[in-house]
Amino acid sequence: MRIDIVTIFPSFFDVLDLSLLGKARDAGILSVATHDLRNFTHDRHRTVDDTPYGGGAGMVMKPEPWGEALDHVLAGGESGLTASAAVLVIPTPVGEIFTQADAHELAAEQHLIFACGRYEGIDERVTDHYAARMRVRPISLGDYVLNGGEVAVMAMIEAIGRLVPGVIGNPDSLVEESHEDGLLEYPSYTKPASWRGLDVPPVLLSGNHAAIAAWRHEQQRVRTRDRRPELLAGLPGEAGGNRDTHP
Ligand code: 6GU
Repeated sequence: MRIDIVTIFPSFFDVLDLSLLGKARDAGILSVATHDLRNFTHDRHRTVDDTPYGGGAGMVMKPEPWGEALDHVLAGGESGLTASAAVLVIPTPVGEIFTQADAHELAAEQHLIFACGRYEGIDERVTDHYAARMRVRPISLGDYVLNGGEVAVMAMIEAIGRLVPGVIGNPDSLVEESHEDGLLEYPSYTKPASWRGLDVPPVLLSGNHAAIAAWRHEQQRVRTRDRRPELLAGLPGEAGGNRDTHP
């Protein structure tokens, strides 16, 4: 998979070299390139933002540097890929909420381009222009506001990257995890069996695999009901998270 990131803070992404994903890069499974948006400006101050038409607080990112930067990435000078193969991801608090299902979808793509906006966002015409040329996904991490897209893109790349075949050594570890079956994961324990007066649930020491599986599934339901009841509403046979049916 090819990942291009356009940002005014390219060095923010240096830490990608240190992570699990760094190994995937070394193995040639993932190639990540950052592009400094300011390199696509032509004024002495390398201006990327301006005041909003219509007034209001904050600054808006100008369309021209974005157009030049994204055209450069799409021209494939560095990747040899064309726009039809690419998805443009625009991190924004007004996007659709990013889920594990989105991470799986995007992990199957050949080429992802992330456009990290700052300030109050990017001139809307950038989204409109590229949506006419390619697949564009405005995506939000959740209902809170970050100063810019960089932290969100880092989170998305980590969620997507670990699902790319070959990135995680043991793919079985991806199956039984939170959000894969619509439930939160069950609690985990390791040695010692007793720690500060707290014992590991005895069933986990029983060697009875059917009992362990049943206990874990029940724990998943209890946890999800207590912490994320809205997730249960979307599951078949879970009675919309009704506490009376699942005490
Ligand atoms: Cl993707 N971007 C920004 N700036 N704020 C956010 C977000 C994204 N997701 C949640 N808040």
